Amino acid sequence: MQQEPRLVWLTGLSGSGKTTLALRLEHYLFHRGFKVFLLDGDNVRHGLNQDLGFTAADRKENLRRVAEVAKLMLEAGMVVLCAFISPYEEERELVKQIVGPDRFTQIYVNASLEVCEQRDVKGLYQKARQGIIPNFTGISAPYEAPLAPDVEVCTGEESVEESLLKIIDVVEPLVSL
Ligand code: GGZ
Repeated sequence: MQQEPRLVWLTGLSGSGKTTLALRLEHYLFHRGFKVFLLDGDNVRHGLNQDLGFTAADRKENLRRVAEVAKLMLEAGMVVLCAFISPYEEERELVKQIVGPDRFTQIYVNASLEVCEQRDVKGLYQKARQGIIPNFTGISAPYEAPLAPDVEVCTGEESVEESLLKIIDVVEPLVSL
């Protein structure tokens, strides 16, 4: 299968649906024959970046390393999906510059803090409200919404299928030769 290497970057609050959508997109592309790999907090923060926490400086280093890994994978011809909160516009811009602007697609997984906090799948928002988890995005640390995402999905209002289709419509032509 001929494919165009590309980094598809999903940004959004904890609980916004980044991982769910990225996993569904990975599945879809895999079954269409693409060589695709997903990087997210689960496989990066427990290994390569286990020395990093959630200060602004650590988040920046987390994303810089992720971008460098993604760049290597792009050089191997892969389609790379990344699902990280990536709360600062400046750092998302840095990622874009590291991999090359022409190989970068940004997806804003938009769900309001209220929606994410209500979902609170892992109970992290509750812990953040209680002050048990410091620097928690949306509660005690900022989230800057992307200024010009290539796709925006609103997971509080759309079904997973609807959001996924919006993403596929943009991404599939970009990775197809
Ligand atoms: C935000 C935190 C924090 C703090 C732990 N703030 O929903 P999750 O649990 O599974 O995903 C979140 C993940 C965020 O890691 P990222 O690497 O994506 O963050 S960043 O891009 O900002 O570097 C959340 C969990 O880690 N988590 N503490 N303080 N999320």
